[in-house]
Amino acid sequence: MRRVFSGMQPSGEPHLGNLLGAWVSWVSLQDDAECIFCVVDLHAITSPAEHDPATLRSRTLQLATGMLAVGIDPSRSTLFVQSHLHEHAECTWLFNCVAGFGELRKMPQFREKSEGRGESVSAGLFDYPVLQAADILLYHADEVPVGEDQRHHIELARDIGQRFNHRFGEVFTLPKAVHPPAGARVMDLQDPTVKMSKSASSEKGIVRVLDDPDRVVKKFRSAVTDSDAVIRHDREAKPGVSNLLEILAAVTGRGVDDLVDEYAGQGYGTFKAAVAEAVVERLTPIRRRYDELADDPGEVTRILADGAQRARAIAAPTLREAKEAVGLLLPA
Ligand code: ATP
Ligand code: LTN
Repeated sequence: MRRVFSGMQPSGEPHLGNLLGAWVSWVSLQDDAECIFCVVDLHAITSPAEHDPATLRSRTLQLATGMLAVGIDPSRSTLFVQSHLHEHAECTWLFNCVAGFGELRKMPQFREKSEGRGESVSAGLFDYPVLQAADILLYHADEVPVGEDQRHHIELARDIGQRFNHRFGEVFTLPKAVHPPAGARVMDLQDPTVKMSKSASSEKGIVRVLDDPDRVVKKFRSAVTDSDAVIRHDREAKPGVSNLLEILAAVTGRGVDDLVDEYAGQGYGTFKAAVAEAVVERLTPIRRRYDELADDPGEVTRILADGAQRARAIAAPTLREAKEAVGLLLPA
């Protein structure tokens, strides 16, 4: 069976973009692949914005609980927290000695996040993609389901793996990125030209997976559209309406054209209410399951401990092999 690995940062509360762009495909991959999912807390501390330690800790548990609530099934998949395994940081060091300064400096995400920060930007942010390569390569993952924005990071992981294998012998499997089906780029409801993001400045444009129905309805009611009152799909000319159509298509499993036919001639008010209702329906069972799990945090931490053990059973031998290949003297 092919092996899949993916990760998500506990950098904020998960939103509709994380659900439709990542979690939905992760859940269905469980049916035909061996899946490993990771809460990448070591990545979250590279953010240029200072984080609050207590918040990071609670978000880490919250994100793991959210993954279980959407349907990551610990009896079939491995779910763990990145920092629970020292192997990730250790493998990063080996890869740091193979990765080039030039290729890291060119990474689009690094350029974006470091822009305007001059010399104060952390070495951790620069090294972010090397840690990501360690996450993936330690598990011999064949496929990495991620958003389009992660394409360069996965290519870098391949390059690092290939270079290591070439220099020291075949240790790592070269992964490939897989992207969820089209329509999985959820845009901000207040500014539909930017993607919905955990860390956006205004809460009004972000639908959180755990928002209660009233909040969801309010956010959709005030979603930015346009003034020509025609419901059709055109990302360029009508980004707001197109985003709502895509969200409705994703949560109902229906085609965008079919929805355009159904809502043609209706006002934006009715249409927005329909999208809100469909989203509430999609989120309600997740929120209920989340509340049940959150009532028993001991169960979630037990699942994470079990996940860490299963992850270590794969990562530790890979790291040992890599250290040996490099020429490090292994302890007796
Ligand atoms: P942020 O949401 O703060 O911008 P991020 O983009 O770094 O954070 P992660 O939590 O690291 O997001 O990403 C987890 C997964 O969710 C990735 O596969 C990413 O592509 C996906 N994702 C994030 N935002 C969206 C979105 N608006 N639409 C679709 N997929 C998304
Ligand atoms: N950078 C990724 C999160 C991430 C990841 C990974 C994804 C960290 N390690 C390994 C896939 C595989 C992001 O989505 N922002």
